Amino acid sequence: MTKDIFSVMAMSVVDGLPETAGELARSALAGGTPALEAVEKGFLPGIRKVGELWESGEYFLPELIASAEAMKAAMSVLRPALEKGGGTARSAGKIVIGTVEGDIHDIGKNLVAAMLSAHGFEVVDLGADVKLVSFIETAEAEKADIICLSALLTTTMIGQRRLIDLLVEHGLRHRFQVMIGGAPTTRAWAEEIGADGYAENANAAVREALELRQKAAP
Ligand code: B12
Repeated sequence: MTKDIFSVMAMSVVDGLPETAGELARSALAGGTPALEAVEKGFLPGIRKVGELWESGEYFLPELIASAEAMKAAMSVLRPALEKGGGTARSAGKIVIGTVEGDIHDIGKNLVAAMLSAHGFEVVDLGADVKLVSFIETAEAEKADIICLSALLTTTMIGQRRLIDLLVEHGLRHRFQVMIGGAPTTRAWAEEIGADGYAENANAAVREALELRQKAAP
């Protein structure tokens, strides 16, 4: 596969074209390109570029969502091949994510989930308005590494604190790292409630999650 095709893959993500991205992924596999090569040389540089455009203020929410969808479309084609590929694409870690109970905002959470998944995390997305106990039950059942909690309302931020308290009460605090986010939250809030990580956007969430996994590595 030529360098040009990889650039076209990257551009399909930068331009937010899910159908094109899916097609390119399918034809790469059909043409014998290893899935990992398609991800690392094609689609990942695309989503990294999108992160830069978002952080520099050139991309706004609609572009970000379209790009995340394109990345998701490519990854859904490539993931089975990556998983079959003899462990070449090692999972970066397992994440259970959701918006806390009482809160139906899910756009930011979906973006964070898509970006984490695009960067090699296995993501179990519980959706929005998720009961705190469901986060814990799922994290235990899935043997997750990180629980990610989104809250967009000042009234539901408190759910993030409660979840950490629940983990402590059940003697499970050491089992999971907890990362929080959502517009009203801050790093100071994360520190106050004893969360392990915080990020203000989806791109920073990927960096923070990778750092958390590194810190936890033996
Ligand atoms: C869209 C929206 C809605 C939509 C939600 C649609 C959906 N499916 O999500 C609808 C119309 C349904 C809605 C409803 C309500 N909303 Co509303 N909504 C918004 C709005 C305009 C945008 C939110 C959004 O999607 N932002 C874009 C995303 C990309 O940003 P984000 O969510 O912040 O996510 C980013 C980061 O925060 C971070 N992040 C997010 N989650 C996580 C998680 C982790 C682990 C990490 C690391 C990072 C992270 O990364 C994301 C990507 O960069 C905000 C205004 C605002 N400025 O935030 C109000 C806002 C959040 N809503 C508000 C309110 C009050 C409500 C309602 C209560 C209104 C009402 N009276 O019914 C209801 C809530 C009902 C409920 N029980 O939840 C208030 C909250 C005020 C407050 N301080 O509590 C806001 C701030 C508007 C305002 N200025 O008054 N809302």
